[in-house]
Amino acid sequence: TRLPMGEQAWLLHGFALPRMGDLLPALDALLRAAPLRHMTTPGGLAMSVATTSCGVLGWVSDRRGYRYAARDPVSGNDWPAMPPVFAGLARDAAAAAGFDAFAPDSCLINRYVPGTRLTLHQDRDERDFAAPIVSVSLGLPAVFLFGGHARSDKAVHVPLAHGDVAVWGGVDRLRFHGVLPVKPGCHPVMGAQRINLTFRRAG
Ligand code: MD3
Ligand code: FE
Repeated sequence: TRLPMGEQAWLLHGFALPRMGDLLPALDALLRAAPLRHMTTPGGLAMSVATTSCGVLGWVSDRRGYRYAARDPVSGNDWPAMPPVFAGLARDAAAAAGFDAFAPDSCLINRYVPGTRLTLHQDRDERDFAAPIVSVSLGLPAVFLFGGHARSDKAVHVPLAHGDVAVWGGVDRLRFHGVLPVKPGCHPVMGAQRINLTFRRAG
């Protein structure tokens, strides 16, 4: 089913489920090539969400700030290439939400263990806000907070389950958003974690 969250924001419930057989082995290989790590915020704290990336550009954070970079700062190598099953899923989900020909150059992989949350923020590190953002939820369920254009705007709570795909673009692209603390549990496929894939046109 295709549920509207905003004028140009859609939840595609279970959209990734038919592709799990290819998606999860590709994710495993990526996590071996560029392991998840807790990046440092500009304020000097370790992020509670563990992150890594694939694609031409990866999202990085350190004392100097947030940005996209061509190389993994841990290995010094280019980020792993985006697997075709990732790019195809993002493109097809974007098309199902009305965004044609989405060609992401970056996929951020976020891991939440129980108790981990993501506070309300906007995604403004990308060069071009015309492209949508596609997000794929894996593992433990979570409650996504979909806010407005001011931090103080009331946020709608959207439950996200394994295999759900969400697409945001256009007038909804700069909305504040976040994730409530993930509840303890063990997912039959993914174990005691939630992994989110976020596809962007960053460069
Ligand atoms: C809604 N990640 O990495 S993905 C992030 O579940 C991030 O890991 C969350 O927010 C996660 O920055 C949510 C989805 C997302 C990304 C960008 C958005 C939702 C958005 C931009 C506008 C509105
Ligand atoms: Fe975000």
